[in-house]
Amino acid sequence: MSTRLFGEPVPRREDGRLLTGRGRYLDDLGAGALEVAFVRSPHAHARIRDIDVSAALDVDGLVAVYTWEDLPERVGRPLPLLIPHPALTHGRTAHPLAREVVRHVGEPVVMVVAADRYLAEDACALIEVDYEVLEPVVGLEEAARGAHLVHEDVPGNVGARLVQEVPSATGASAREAVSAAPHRLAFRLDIERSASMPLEGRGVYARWDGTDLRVYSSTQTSTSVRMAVAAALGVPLPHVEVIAPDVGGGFGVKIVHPWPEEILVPWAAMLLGREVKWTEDRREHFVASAHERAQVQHVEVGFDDEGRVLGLDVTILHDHGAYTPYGIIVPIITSTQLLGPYRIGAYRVEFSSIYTNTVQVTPYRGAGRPQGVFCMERTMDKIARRLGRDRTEVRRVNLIEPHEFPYDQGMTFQDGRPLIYDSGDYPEMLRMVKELIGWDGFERRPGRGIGIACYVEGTGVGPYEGGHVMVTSDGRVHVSTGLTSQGQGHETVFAQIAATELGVPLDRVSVVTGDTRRFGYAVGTFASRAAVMSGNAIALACRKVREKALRIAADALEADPADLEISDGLVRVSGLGAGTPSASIPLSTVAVLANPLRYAFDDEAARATQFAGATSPDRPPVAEGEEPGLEGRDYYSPVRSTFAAGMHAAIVETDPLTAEVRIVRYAVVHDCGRLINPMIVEGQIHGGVAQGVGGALYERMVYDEHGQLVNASFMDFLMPYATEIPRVETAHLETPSPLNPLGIKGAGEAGVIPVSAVLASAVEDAEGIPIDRMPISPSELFELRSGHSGT
Ligand code: MCN
Repeated sequence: MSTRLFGEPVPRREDGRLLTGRGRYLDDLGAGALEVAFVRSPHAHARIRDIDVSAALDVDGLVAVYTWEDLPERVGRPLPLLIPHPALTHGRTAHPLAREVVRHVGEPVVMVVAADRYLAEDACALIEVDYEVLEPVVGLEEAARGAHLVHEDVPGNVGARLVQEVPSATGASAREAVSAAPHRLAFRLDIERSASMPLEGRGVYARWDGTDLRVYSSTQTSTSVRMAVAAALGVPLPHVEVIAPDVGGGFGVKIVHPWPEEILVPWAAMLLGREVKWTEDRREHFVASAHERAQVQHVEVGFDDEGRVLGLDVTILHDHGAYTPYGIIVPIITSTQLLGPYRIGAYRVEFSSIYTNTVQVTPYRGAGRPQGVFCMERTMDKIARRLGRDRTEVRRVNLIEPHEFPYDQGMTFQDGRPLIYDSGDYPEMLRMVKELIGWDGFERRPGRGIGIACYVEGTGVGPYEGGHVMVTSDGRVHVSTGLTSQGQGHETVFAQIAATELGVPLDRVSVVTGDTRRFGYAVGTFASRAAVMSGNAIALACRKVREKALRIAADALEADPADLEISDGLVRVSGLGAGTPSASIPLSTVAVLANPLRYAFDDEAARATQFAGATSPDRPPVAEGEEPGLEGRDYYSPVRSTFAAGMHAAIVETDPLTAEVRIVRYAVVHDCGRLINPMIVEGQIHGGVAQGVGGALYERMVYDEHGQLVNASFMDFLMPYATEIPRVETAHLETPSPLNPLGIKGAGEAGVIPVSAVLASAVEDAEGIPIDRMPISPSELFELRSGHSGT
């Protein structure tokens, strides 16, 4: 096919619009709408005694003030627990507005609607909430001791406890395997909180015309928001539309659905009969959205003289914050994907999910995997150090070999299905990354170190995603899928897939995502699933359309469909030049022929009448079993996730005086199966690495003993600038997934996952000091140096 665009580094077609200020984000919409501000709890833990709104009512331009008591039952009930799990014995979610008790600073208590945001904020300032301050539960281990409770009815603050155990081939438990091993190590790892921090915060804008409710939300899951809004507000689903406009990043935080604001803003719009809008500010994003990462891990490992892991026993304390809207998906991902690309003798993992009076925890890019990789890769480095062996050699002896796929790690995922790696070539990846970074020739010296980290990533999770494809009589191809885009480049890659499948030029294809008017059934963009899920669904829908186009064209050309091909927007008889009479027909004409309601609207329709075979009077206008039009819809639903993998290596230099870490080189070898667009995948990896560098060296959420987030601004929460991010050298390995028609695996989170582990590995190498925590800031490295020289 000359229109083969799958696999090409096509520049992102959305960038021109987004980079020149022509994107339409949530706050660009709804000029003139009423605006909302919230009174949020200033306390980490308190009982609400009384709320006095009387002074606020005098503010000019105030429209309404609502507390929990003003909400109807179905609006005010606790938000749904989205992913229940049997081990989550004490799942708790918040009410949209606090009812009686607040459990973290930032929890919404009162909603104010006014003519504009300034007036709404003025009114908020006049509202008096009388709180009885309760003892806050801050700090993971403190919380696990259970002296004070976040939820009165959750003993020990333990929301969930789960143990998974995979015995060795000889039936030994992990603990037995560790005790019987020739070498053993035990250590503790600490991982701090960070957060998604998209450039654009959350936001909702709603309008109601008495019958239909239209909601715009800066969301990663417009179809789920639609279902939640319809259910909470009692509006029939066909009368609710949810549209994600341009979304300025999500990185996980915008998958939560519904956010309280996504219910409250449309509810107010319906009640007031006015357009209503709320745009999150940065402080709200810090204190009232979601965080991730915080875990304490205790590791015991037993290994042989070569460094083969015979037994691994990991106990994890996971900080869940105040609520569990996403169940225990994060610690489940940590515990089930921790083993990475390795064949481990016996494994036991136990986690406890602990409530604290801090912002709730929901998945953030990588979702539990950076913590798991930190654990496994620190373990590999420590084994190498103990045995005096090269770190890559220890990894090599543990790697799963290509002939062992499909490889069952013996773990069970959230949905109860086994976790099976579908394909990969890990030894080749190791060879490639070593070569790319120059591992063997590396000259180590004090203050200069090299590090490595490996990971696998379950991607393309179900249950389904769909695609709709329509060819119109101008030959244009209109593709829609229900999941949303936050900057991943879907407009480009989905067009590449459709153009390749249908044999049309790329500029003939347009793509719409995240608009329930165009596609109603979808799951959402998270867990690196869009390429696998919607990519395959769109390809399947295109194949349906292609088959139909060939049938119609065959009729018109009096040829056998098997002898036809489509390229450059023309259906032609294979082997005959397009110039041969009756040898080809434009796809646009096929689209005209596909609809018996044929008027000569345009030249194409007029030309279509020359195909006598397709218009003969003794033929039924619509062939039996056919639908009118050249369009098709299909869904893709995988049996299980497909496993992408990667290996990163880095060279760092540490400053002898300031203890600052400088990344000198950063190399990535990545395998996401067949690449749709290598340039976009590299962009995803570069962005992920940048985000990972933040988590490895700079970012943390600092809560004081009162549960106040003391660095809740970009002045104080340290994110890396471009100056801290190295050039990322990338190489791809393509082992297609056998699980889906296009052979794709996901790529959207890969960059971020191993960065803390690889930088810890390199800093440890440079300094000769164990690095057992992330992030590792200059002050911490400085302290570690002092502690190390003193012992
Ligand atoms: N891709 C490809 N070939 C493959 C795999 C992927 O060309 N074999 C392309 C895809 O077509 C898509 C991109 O790479 O354009 C990422 O694909 P995928 O791995 O399917 O990830 P999703 O599209 O599902 O995006 C979600 C993922 C996640 S989970 C987070 S978090 C994240 C990320 O994407 N958030 C992002 N990348 C982000 N990028 C931006 N700019 N903003 C975010 O909020």
